[in-house]
Order: sequence, then structure tokens, then C-alpha cells
Amino acid sequence: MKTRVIINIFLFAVIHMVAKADNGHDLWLRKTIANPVKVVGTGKSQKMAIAMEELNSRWLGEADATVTLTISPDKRIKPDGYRLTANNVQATTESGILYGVYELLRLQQTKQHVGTLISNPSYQYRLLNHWDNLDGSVERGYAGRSIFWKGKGNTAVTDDDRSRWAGYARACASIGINGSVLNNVNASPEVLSAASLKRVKAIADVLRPYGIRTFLSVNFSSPKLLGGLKTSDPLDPSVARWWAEKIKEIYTLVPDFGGFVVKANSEGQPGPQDFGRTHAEGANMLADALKSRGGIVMWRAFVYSSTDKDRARQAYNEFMPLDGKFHDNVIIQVKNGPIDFQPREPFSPLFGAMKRTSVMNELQITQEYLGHSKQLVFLSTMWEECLKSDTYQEGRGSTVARCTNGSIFGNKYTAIAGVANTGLDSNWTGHDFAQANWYAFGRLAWNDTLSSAQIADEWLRLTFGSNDQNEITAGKDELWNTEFLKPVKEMMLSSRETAVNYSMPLGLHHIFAANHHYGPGPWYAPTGVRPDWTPPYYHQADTIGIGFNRTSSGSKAVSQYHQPLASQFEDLNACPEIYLLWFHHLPWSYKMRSGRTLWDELCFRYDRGVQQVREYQKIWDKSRDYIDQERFLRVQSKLKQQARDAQVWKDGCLLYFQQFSRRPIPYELERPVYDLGLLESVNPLYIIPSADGEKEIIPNHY
Ligand code: BDP
Repeated sequence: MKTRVIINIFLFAVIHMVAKADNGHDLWLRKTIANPVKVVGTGKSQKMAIAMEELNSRWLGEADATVTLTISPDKRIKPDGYRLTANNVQATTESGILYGVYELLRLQQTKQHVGTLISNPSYQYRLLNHWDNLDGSVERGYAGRSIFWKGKGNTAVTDDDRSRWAGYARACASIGINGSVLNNVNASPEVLSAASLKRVKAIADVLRPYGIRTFLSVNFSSPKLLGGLKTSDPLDPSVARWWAEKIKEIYTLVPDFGGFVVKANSEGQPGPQDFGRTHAEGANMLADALKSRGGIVMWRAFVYSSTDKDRARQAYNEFMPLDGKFHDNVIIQVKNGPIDFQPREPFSPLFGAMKRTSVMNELQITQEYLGHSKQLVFLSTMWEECLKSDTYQEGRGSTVARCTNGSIFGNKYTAIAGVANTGLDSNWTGHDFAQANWYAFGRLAWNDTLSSAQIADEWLRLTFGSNDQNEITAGKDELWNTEFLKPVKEMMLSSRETAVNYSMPLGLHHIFAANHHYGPGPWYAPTGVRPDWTPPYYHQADTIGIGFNRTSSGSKAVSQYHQPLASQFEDLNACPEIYLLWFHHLPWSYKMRSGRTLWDELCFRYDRGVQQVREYQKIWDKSRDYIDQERFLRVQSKLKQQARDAQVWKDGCLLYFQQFSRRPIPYELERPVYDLGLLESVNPLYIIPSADGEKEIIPNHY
């Protein structure tokens, strides 16, 4: 009897633990108790089979309903688009059917009404850029090693690999992503070797049924480095021939191969300028070789040299004279801001300015400058801010989105890319909330007018909602909405501003400790390091004031923006305060709109950032009863670290800048808890052990 009781208690505990354990692997595609449904569809392809399987396993509509999947022409529906009713998905392609099915299931799962709707993607190419190296490491990756590459001598494709890739592809397809660039923009020529291409083929075969095309980043010197040619000069016929042969080899293995991404003459990467050729000459040579196969070239505009006085101006200076010189299957891939994925930047002035060239936006999903996978920062609001920024290039309403999605310039090819945050971690992204950034990127790439509030709402419902076999939330819908959904959504929506506040408010940028881009380091300026790789270059703090003067009395970067923006950024009374120190160098005593001095305002912002993270800790602790223990504890511990690290940012920056401002931190604010000397002498990350005990790698460059 006694043993039986003990066994029962044990079983109960185990069942309970299992129910409460959740490693996050299922992302926003969690298991549901589906209703029976009959799916009628044409075609027996793998893609259609996936669409049917998804409906069968996750249908939450009327029980025993019949759903039809119809492929038929309709002028209103673009290739990947679809038309939906509660019981029918119509598209002109199988990919369209797949996307329509995912949308239908999403609407059901988020308990929205399914009326009749037609949906077409904003961009033709909706791509993830993986900065994965062939050795399995991931540049700026914070979620474990590469899901694609395992290093030399480890090229055999296992079932494990295939199931990872399929899980990844399914997640991508469910949010409309239709292409993956499999390797780092700092590309090893080896990616084009026979052995690597074999693996590329294996990956492409798994991604294809989910509508995902495969792309590669290539090293511009591959003809010489891999092919043994004497040169990689794009105008040398033997070089063009080498690329044509290589491209033929790729298409034999991957018939629907998408094309190349190229980082050329940027941060030490080779490029056409090494041979006295222009970016256009380099890009066009590759584009011509890809053209007959339907491939494209995404040529990155991320270029800057140490000699220029303002890094923010350089991409524009370099690329504007080439406008109109690129062949039509070249797209210029431009980072959202003129410098480099900072917590906040104004949009790159190239958007809308290049009128005779296709331009695409490159966003960064991996949180290189926004807390890695240690901090909860929902990036959707940052991307929304960029996409909705008005460039005025073709009059009012010429938003960055409209300048790149074809609606203004009628570009032949339209695209958007996000630098992926995926890795081998069981939850894919390290931080459970970083999944939301992957999700948001896909949703915005599909529809660049969506609001971050809607995206956050969807993601929370899908990821933590009550539709799965989650007895914790069953029957608690009302409470779940008010006690969990609402506060957690608000936390997500404010989280990027919070990160800006505790790291670089008011337009400050690039004041990181070192190349790892995590902790603060406004003081970081080792001798011998090029100035544009040190924070003082960007903040320019001195006893008079702080900020980078980019007005007509400074670097004149404002002039790269179309009117009325150029004047607005130039004019202190019109410049948005969020960009103040991006465009202006101002005295510490400068009067802000709040009535405070610039110094006081800076102190308030840093402090507010810290306070906001502490609030998040409370919000999260209150959500305990609404989600599983495993994810609860994981996020709780990450928030703890975020609160500590926000304090390091605040103390490090304020104590450092205070040496110049020589003003007290306003007395109503909490005092610093760290000493500047300590923060300066030790990399802040070393004095605060991370929650997961992980060791940071000491960088050797900025
Ligand atoms: C910077 C990263 C670096 C990348 C580079 C790029 O620090 O690792 O290689 O951008 O985008 O943000 O090429």
C-alpha cells in the first residue's frame, strides 16, 4: 500500500514536471489538440503534403470541416500570395498554398476571425543571412554553434542534421521566409569547394519543400584562392569563365539556387577595387554569370575606410555615383542605419536616393549590439521605426519600406534580409524572447506595414498561449490576457527603448567596450587601434560637450538626406531628440525639451533604462503562474543578468562622461554602485559572471 502511494506520488510528480518543462524547441509552432478535418487538395508534391500535414495536425477550426487547397490563376494573387476563407486556401503556386495554410492556422490559434482575405508579400526575397562559418562557429552568434556547418572532416550529413534543418525550414516557412544564405558574409572561399557544395545540396534538398531557396556568400577572390587562377580581376575573361563554371556546378547540384551575397572591399575582404575596378563592375560580372539561371547578386554597401572623417557618410559617397550602373539582377544590400546595427540609428541615406538601382534593407536579428542572447530586447519596434521612416525622396510618404518594396521605383527584384540569430541551442535562439525577433523579421518581411504590437501579440499567444496541451493556462483565458499577455506585451514593446536608454540614449552610438559589442566602453581607445574602431571617435566627449557634429559646420552628413530632413536634422529645434547626439555636438548645459540640461537628461535616461529592466523583472515574476517553469526560470535568470549589466552601462557611461561634464548626477537619482576605475581596468563582462557561467572571449580588435 505504502509503496503504491509512493509510486503514485512519484508518477504525479514526473507527469507534472514533464508538463511544466519546456525547452522552447517548438517555437511559435507548438503542439495543439487538433480538431478532425478533411483536406482536399490538388497535387502530390512534398510541399502540398506539408501543407496538408500541418492542417491535419493543428486544425482548430470547426470539427470535421472540409478544407480545400486550390491552385488557380488570379490576377490579385502574386506568386507567393494567397486568398483565404475559413475553409479554402487559394494560390497561384504551391508556396502560396503553404503560406496561406500557415496564416489560416495562425488566425485560428490566435483566436481571430477568419474572413476573406488576400495577402501578398511586400518583398519577393525574404531572406535570412546566416553568419555561419564552415568550422561551425557563428560570427555574432549567441545561440550555440551553426545548424549548417560542422567543420572540416565532419561533413557527413546525419539524420540529426536533416531533422534540424527541416525544423528550421518549417519555422521559416510558417512566417513567410523564402530564402537562406547559408554562410558568413566574411566568406571562406572553401564554401565553393566540391565538399562544401555537397553539403549545400543536402541542405537545399531539405529546405526546398518548405519553399526556401538556398543562397551562398562568396569571397570575391575565390578564383585565385580556390581556383588557383593568377587573379580575381572581374574584367579578366578567365575569371569570368571560372565563375561561370562554378555557377554551372552549383546549379547542377541545386537547380533552384538563389544567388550570391557579396561583402567586397569591406573590413579587409577582397573586392573589385583591389584591381582598380568599381563595385558595379564586380557585381555585374557575377550577375551576368547568374542571370540565365535566374540567380541574383546581393552586393553589400557596408563599406568604410579609416581615413574618412565620418564613417556615417561613406557608403553613400561610394555608391551614389554608381547609381544606374548595376545590372538588373543586382540588389544593393544596405544596413538599416549608416553605421552598423546600433541600438538606434537614423535610416541609411541610401534608401530612396539610389533611384535607378534596386536597394534592399539588411536588418540584424542576432543581437550583436543589443544584448546578445542575454538581454530581452524585442527588435520589431526598431525595424518598424526604420521601415516607416520617411525618406521624402519621392515626396512625402516615401518610406524606407516603399523605397525598397517596389511600390515607388517599380524594381524588378525586391528583397529584405535579416542576419539570423539561430544556432544549435535547444530553443534555437538562446534567449526565449529572441525567438520573437526571428518571428518578427519574417512577419515584417511578409507585410512591412504590420505593427510591432500586433506581432508581439501574435507571438505571445502562439508561444505561451493556452491552445496547446498546457494545463497551466487551460480555462484561464481572461486572466491570462490581463495578467500575462498585456504586461508582457508592454514589456516587449518598450524593451528596445529601454536598451537604448541604459546603453546609448539621445543618439549616442558605438560606445562599446571592445569588439565583443556587449558592455560599455566609452573610454576604450588603445594606442595603435584605428580611431573609427574606438568609442571616442563616436561620442566626442570633451569638457565643452558631447556628440558627433554631422551638421554643415561638422561632417555635413546631414546633407545626404533629402529635404526637409536635411534641414530638420541640422536645426536643433527640429532635430528629434532621439537623434540629437548623432547629429550634434552640444554643451553639457544645453537645455533639453524637458527643461533639463543635457547632462541631467543623459543621467535620467540611463537611470530610466536601469529602472525599466527592474520593472521587467517584476512583470516576469508575476507571470509565473501562467507559463511553464522551465521557460519561466530561464527568462527570469536572464533578466537578472540584464538588470546587473544595465547598471554597469549606466555607471560606466555616466562616471566616464562626468569627468568631462564635471556636474553632479542629479540627487533624486540612485548613485552609481561600481567604480569607474574598476570598470575601466577590467572588461565589465569579467567582473560580472554571466548567469549561465559562460566565459566571454577576449577580443583582439574592435
Ligand atoms: C559588423 C560585425 C562584423 C560583421 C560586419 C558585417 O561586427 O562581425 O562582419 O558587421 O556586417 O557589425 O560585415
